[in-house]
Amino acid sequence: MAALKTIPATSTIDEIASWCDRDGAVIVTDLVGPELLDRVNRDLDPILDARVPGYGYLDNPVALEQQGRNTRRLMGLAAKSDAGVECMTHPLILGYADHELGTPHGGYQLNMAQVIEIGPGEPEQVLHVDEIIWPRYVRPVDGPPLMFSCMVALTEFTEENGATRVAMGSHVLDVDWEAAPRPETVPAEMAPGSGLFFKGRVAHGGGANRTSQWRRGMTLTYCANWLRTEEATPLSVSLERARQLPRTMQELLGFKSVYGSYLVDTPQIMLWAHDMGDVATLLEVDGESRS
Ligand SMILES: O=C(O)CCC(=O)C(=O)O
Ligand SMILES: [Fe+2]
Repeated sequence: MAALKTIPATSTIDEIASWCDRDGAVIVTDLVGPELLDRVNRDLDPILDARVPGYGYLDNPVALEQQGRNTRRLMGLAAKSDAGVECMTHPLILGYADHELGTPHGGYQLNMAQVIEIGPGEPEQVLHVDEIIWPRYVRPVDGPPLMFSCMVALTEFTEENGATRVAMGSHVLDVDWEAAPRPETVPAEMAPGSGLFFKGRVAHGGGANRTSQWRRGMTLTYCANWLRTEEATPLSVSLERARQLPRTMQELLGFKSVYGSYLVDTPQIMLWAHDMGDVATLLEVDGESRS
């Protein structure tokens, strides 16, 4: 099988989109510059050090198997790291989000931002599509995309240390990958700061880590704004913290009401409203007094 296409961060959104449409994924080099990368890693180091591998799944053996016994994961990045916020609002990622999830389906939101550190000895993750969190009937293979992900490499990603593996072209196939025989996959080998853009319907999974180092990545996932998100994004920050964030980040976290997409031509009824109005009013200093 051919390797994943690698293109520079100076590429256009159309180029990113056309490789994703063809292969289901593409690697963009130098997405995050060295200075920002360093700040993200410095914010994460102490938090990850304190995190137990398998945290969140320790009492659920099936999930633990899927999510990794020796993998450290954490969410709530918007509260924990200004540098993480810069990554989540990266112009190229949001440019692709505009393309993939913008009109006519009413726009998008952050679905989840998760740091995934695969530890030594971790076996290959079960292959899956990230859209698996929603029922099949909302994600027919020929239907509009509901989400996409960008896995930002925070350390080097190599085949040996567990680089994300992708079944190229699998996004157009109607297969239940968790139950199907494992297809051929290729590793998304990339330098720190590069990002793997991949579609919500492409089969992929973390690779086996056969080294003694931890492989650190940050998966930033975006979805149509009428869906229930994997991470309880607006609740992942305090209102005080939310007020200090850039407007784009506030909106991505859900501090924005939208009109029901079925009424897009004659917007009338809001989704995710607060007290008959836009939920963004909660960010006004007297916002709490409305409820
Ligand atoms: O860590 C990776 O490389 C991929 C993880 C993944 O796909 C997931 O947990 O959904
Ligand atoms: Fe995944």
